[in-house]
Amino acid sequence: MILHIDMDAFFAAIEQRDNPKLRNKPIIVAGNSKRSVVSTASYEARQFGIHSAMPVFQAKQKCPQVIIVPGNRHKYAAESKRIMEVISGFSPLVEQASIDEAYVDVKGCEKLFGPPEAMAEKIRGAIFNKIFLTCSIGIAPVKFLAKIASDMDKPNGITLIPKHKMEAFIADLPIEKVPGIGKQAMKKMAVLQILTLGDINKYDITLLNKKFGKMGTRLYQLAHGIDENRVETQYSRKSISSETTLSRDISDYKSASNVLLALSQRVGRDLRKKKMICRNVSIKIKFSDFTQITRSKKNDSWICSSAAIFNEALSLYKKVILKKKIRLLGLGVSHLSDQNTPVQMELLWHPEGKAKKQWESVDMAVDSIEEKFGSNMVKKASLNIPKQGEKKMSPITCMKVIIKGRVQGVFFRVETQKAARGFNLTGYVKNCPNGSVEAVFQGDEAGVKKMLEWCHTGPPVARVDHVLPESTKLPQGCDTFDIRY
Ligand code: TTP
Ligand code: MG
Ligand code: MG
Repeated sequence: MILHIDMDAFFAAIEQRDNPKLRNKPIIVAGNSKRSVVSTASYEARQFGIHSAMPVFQAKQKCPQVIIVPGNRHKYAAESKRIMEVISGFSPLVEQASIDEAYVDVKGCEKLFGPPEAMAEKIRGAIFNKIFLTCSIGIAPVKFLAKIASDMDKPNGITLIPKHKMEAFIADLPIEKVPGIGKQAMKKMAVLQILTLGDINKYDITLLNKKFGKMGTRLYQLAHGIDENRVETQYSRKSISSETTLSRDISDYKSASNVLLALSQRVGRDLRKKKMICRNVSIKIKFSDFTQITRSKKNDSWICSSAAIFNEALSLYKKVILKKKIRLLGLGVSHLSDQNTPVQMELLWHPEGKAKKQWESVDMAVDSIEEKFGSNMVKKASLNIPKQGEKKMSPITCMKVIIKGRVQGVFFRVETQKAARGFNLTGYVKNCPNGSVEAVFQGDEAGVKKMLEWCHTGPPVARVDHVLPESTKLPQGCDTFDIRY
């Protein structure tokens, strides 16, 4: 069984806890400018119909006596960390899913804490006793149902969906409650007369795929109570990858290996930042006709240096027989493990490893320089493109970027906006119905490049799994960088 823990009115509850004058009062946490929106509302304010993402002026109309409290992200992030520590005391299988929520796989915990309901009760109690905040917990056999369940008895409630009630629950579950169903998908649902998740079963998978693309298969599975997503702890994250759509299609070895080198450095840096090592390296090649191939290899030993990743990637690339030009190159590492696991340290000290060890030291030095002074301070010699070449490039670049992972939510979009404006870019960012985020960035090439790098990391708490950039035309009417709804 899986638990999904979600704090109640998180930011507002922290403010009420820390200031007795705010307790039992309608408060919102929000900025104070004309364009500010509510990040969250206390449960007292919700009684007036106020909710997250509502413009502040509207909240004031609904409840003139509402108290506006400016947010303090650092404080909320620190509280989030403390809460995660409390939860981690119950199980090693914890996945933080946003600033105020986490999944816990209760596997192996029964002996210590009893059945999942008892464990949920204990976690709720521990959070209240140590942090003085309430949370709500959903318990279900799969992740998506646990998340839905945690929202069913808010605040301070525990909801269980046992296995034998899953089918009936799915049959009645309003389709808009399913994570990832946005406005566009809802329109299609209405046409197909799908009102509940159970109604999905009226259609076969081929039709669902035709209507909803990739989401079709996921919907089909969810309607059958299947959710392949597991609780992913920090260390079991499946892969780290990066890809680049090239400014022009290429077919020569030198250009391709330069791109792979840059990708290896990026992926290697992310890997080392997470204090992990990997076993698998894979490459992805998208051709000019948009067909694509992937090649992957399991390494004999654990690696984490950019040089080792590059060598693996290059040997995969050399085996590909090119018949078409390349428009995109991607590189990923998977089969990850914690750098500090003793057995793996032994492998890191493998006899072949003197050169390898040296590269790791070089990488660590470069990583710390970049940490201090920003990325791209140090590059491999072969990546330094001559200045002449740079001059030829168009000064204004426009990129459309699809960002996948735990990226939806106002927080991510606001942070994206801040970063984009910081790089003097215009464009927009918006949520997509399939759970990803789409952004268009336009501005000078250096700014767009920096923004793409930012996209790969994202703000703290959000989790970026994939960044898919492609060149696009300038969107009309983008004089600033806006959040679109
Ligand atoms: P949520 O868990 O979605 O909401 P909540 O904790 O405030 O209320 P609930 O009891 O319904 O769970 O989000 C957690 C925090 O994230 C929230 O307190 C503030 C922030 N947030 C935003 O800044 N903007 C948003 O649009 C949302 C939904 C949340
Ligand atoms: Mg919450
Ligand atoms: Mg939440």
